[in-house]
Amino acid sequence: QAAAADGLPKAQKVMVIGGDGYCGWATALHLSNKGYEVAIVDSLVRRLFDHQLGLDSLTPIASIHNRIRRWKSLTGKTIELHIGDICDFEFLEEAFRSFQPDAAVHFGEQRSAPYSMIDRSRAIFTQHNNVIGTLNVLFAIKEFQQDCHLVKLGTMGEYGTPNIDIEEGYITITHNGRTDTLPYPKQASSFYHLSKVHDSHNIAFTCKAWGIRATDLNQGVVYGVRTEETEMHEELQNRLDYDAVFGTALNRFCVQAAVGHPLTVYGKGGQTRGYLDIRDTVQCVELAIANPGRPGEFRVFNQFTEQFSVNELASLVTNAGKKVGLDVKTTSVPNPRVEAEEHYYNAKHTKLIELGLQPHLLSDSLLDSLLNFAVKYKDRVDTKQIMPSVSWKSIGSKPKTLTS
Ligand code: NAD
Ligand code: USQ
Repeated sequence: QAAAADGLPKAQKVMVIGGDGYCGWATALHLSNKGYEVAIVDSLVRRLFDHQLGLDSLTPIASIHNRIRRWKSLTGKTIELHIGDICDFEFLEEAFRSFQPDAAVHFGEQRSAPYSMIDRSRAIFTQHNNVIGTLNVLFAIKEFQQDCHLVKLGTMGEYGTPNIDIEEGYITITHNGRTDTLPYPKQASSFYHLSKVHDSHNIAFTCKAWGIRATDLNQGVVYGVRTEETEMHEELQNRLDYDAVFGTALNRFCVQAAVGHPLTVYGKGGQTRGYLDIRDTVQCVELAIANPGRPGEFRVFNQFTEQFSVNELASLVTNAGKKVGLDVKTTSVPNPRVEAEEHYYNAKHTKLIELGLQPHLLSDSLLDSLLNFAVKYKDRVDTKQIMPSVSWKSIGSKPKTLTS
């Protein structure tokens, strides 16, 4: 390992777990472009969810094999590929032993809250896949690659919406005259978001017990599709989900505006979250890798750049739509989730800025380009996938097939 200016070892080899997904693909290319040696580990289960639920990305996406071949032919850079499930420890062991990563970026989880609330089996799958997968990564680091820095994708949703400011991972509390710095309280609101809480606890424990060094990136909702690398060729194009199971708020609203569907504000629309551009996701991960913590340290960074309520997003998209000639309407949809619809929200997010993050804030030009992008592919939109069909209250043990 080469030493960085501050004396810490500089990561050279990065394993990107979940590197065929939305954030992972963009990150794998970005790191490869920056000179890191990259290996993608992915089970391709995300593509299977699409088949099982009858969904598809707005953008056509090439197979992972063709993606990697195209990257090599354009840039001369090789990305190693390991197809398999990280819940299978023998597979993961082989990937770790052969690649010997200096850093492992872990995106490889079932990441949809609605998916985890479809039925019992999807709830169990989500928590098993995410919690056991992460435990396996922790064991693999302990057994085969002790110095490997774990960069784990967490979520801002771990904190829920408390009526006080949200800190970055820890809060200092004085209780009965004594003071301590403790993990910030977690109040997740789906079986998916809860799986991230369980991961955080397991990671924190293994940092203490085994001296693992880890960074939990509590990421907000990601929007956008293009990065410097994915726009180099059609075969490098990223996925863009707009359906009610995997699509996230701002991406969905842009696609809805493009096809003339009213924007689906759930409930009162005061739900406020942290958001970031996918170009900042790749930047944040690179910053976390380039500035690893100490062995035994469990760092937590809140990874988002701006806060918006759902109503604010709807009004931003409505105004941007006008400029590109779209007449955008909004509809209030009965909220399929159980969540606060009007609440206080003020979350700290300074640690990544201190490391050098230069945010791409949500601007008119980004909204214009995302809208134009959605218009370009609007013939691929299946409007039946737009309205929500998963209800937090009616989840049951009976297996459910979504048909609308
Ligand atoms: P995604 O579903 O597009 O990608 C996840 C990838 O992981 C997929 O390619 C999938 O096949 C793979 N995967 C899942 N389980 C696996 C397993 N057991 N073994 C191997 N591979 C497996 O999701 P994304 O949007 O890219 O999110 C990536 C990570 O970032 C997730 O952990 C998610 O919780 C987190 N995150 C995402 C967002 C967002 O808005 N997209 C926001 C905050 C946090
Ligand atoms: N919402 C609407 N209308 C829609 C879609 C969503 O009003 O059509 C509302 C939801 O009710 C929620 C908010 O928008 O209050 C955000 O929902 P979302 O679907 O955009 O995001 P969420 O379910 O929170 O999950 C996404 C990713 C997940 C990640 C999380 C970050 O899918 O992987 O962990 O964002 S965070 O929200 O900060 O926890």
